[in-house]
Amino acid sequence: MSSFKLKVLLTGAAACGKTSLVQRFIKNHFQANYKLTVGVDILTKDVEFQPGEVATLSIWDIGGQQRFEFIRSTFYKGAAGTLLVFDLTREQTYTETKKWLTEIRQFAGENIPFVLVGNKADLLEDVGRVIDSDEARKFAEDEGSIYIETSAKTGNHVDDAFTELTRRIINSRTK
Ligand code: G3D
Ligand code: MG
Repeated sequence: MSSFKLKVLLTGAAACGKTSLVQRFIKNHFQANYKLTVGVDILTKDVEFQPGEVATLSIWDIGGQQRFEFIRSTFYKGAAGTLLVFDLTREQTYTETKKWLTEIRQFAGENIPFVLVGNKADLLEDVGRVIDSDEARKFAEDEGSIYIETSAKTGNHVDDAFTELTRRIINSRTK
């Protein structure tokens, strides 16, 4: 039985792969064409964040931008941490993470743990590098966090992103 129950959020620009990441994490599966999320999906999974220590995550995956204003306060309320996701192939989504971080801190608290996630790493071979990983890492570190590159498609580093976020949440509480 897990003694930690944590609400974690998926945040970041539209179509950067938030739903794909949580699907990959929960079901170990990638589906190329599912419909746009409407409203909020809440998915639950246990994470062994260190040997013998388990936390239960309830992962909140919000839909498209419409109606976001309406549920914003519900979405952020009681959040323990967030994956802040951008799309490695679209620079604009990286730029937007700064605005997201401001909003997250405003609504969920200044010290909320997060992990900066650059997703769609599998496409870099074809597309070439758009976002410099050192620059993203520096941004994350300057904001007190870390940077992880994932692929929801191959599954690469997806577990790491969720596990690292969980570890950071727990550590921030027991310090
Ligand atoms: P969102 O929940 O952030 O809005 P989605 O994003 O998970 O709906 O993903 C948006 C699109 O990006 C989807 O493509 C999805 O298949 C694709 N995608 C998500 N993650 C990855 C990834 O890691 N690699 C690749 N190659 N594609 C990814 P469609 O075509 O369905 O819009
Ligand atoms: Mg989605």
